[in-house]
Amino acid sequence: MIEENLFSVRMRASKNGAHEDGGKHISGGEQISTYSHLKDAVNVLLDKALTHSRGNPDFMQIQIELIDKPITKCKPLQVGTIEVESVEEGQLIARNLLEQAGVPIVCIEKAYQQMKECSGLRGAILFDIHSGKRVDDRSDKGVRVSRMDWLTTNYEKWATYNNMLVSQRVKEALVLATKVNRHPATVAELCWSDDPEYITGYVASKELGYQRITKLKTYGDEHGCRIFFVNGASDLDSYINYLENEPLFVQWEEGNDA
Ligand code: WAQ
Ligand code: MG
Ligand code: MG
Repeated sequence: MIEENLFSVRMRASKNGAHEDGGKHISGGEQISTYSHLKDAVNVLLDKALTHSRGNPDFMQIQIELIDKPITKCKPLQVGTIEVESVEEGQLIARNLLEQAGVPIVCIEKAYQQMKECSGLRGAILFDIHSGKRVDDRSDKGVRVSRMDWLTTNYEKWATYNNMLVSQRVKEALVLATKVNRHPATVAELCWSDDPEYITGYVASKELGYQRITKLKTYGDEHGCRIFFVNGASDLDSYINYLENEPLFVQWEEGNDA
């Protein structure tokens, strides 16, 4: 078998200057591509940034890097969808799921208290379940999970099998959640989009899988959330290195879903 070189392709876009100069985060994205598909990968990311509901960017960076490590493959988290009537109901369910996943109530409360300051980042914040404090040192940047992907054809097969609409957004979120939650230090993840028109979010963990909740914010709201609740006993540097650098491919096979 010929081993083909694979590349990590990353994009970030902002408005009113670059992120590091205080610009507003518009869009980010990550893909894994072969050499011959690099143009397509860049185009997908370019398109995503140029047609974003958070606004038109005036800064964008697209970076291509050879992946020089073997790529781990794993199946996607199990998915469930919880239909709710209101944001209040959705948020209550989210908190209950986090608690079920092993996040102490006090920690959930503290995370919610600090949520405002965590919005507007391009990455996630790491919250230690023991101290109930934010433990990453990436202040206004957060930790951006990267080097992960799922072949579109395989994803579409999965979506059909699970009676789900094909959506680039769901694919990206499920890939991210699968990578984040398979690490032993991750206790759970809480997420909803910063895109004003998208109000479905999720709670994920190893045991719960990926639990979509149909309303976690009001339509038009540009405040997003992505929190990884971590077991602070483990080594933070190696954890962040895993999130940012360890390459992972999601791959699904029918009948191998349990
Ligand atoms: N690594 C870390 N944090 C990220 C990443 C990443 N690769 N991508 C996004 N974030 C953070 C960042 O702070 C964003 O502002 C926030 O998450 C929201 O990102 O099943 O679309 O891409 O229907 O706007 C979830 C539900 C959708 C999908 C989530 O998030 C479904 C979504 P967005
Ligand atoms: Mg995204
Ligand atoms: Mg967004």
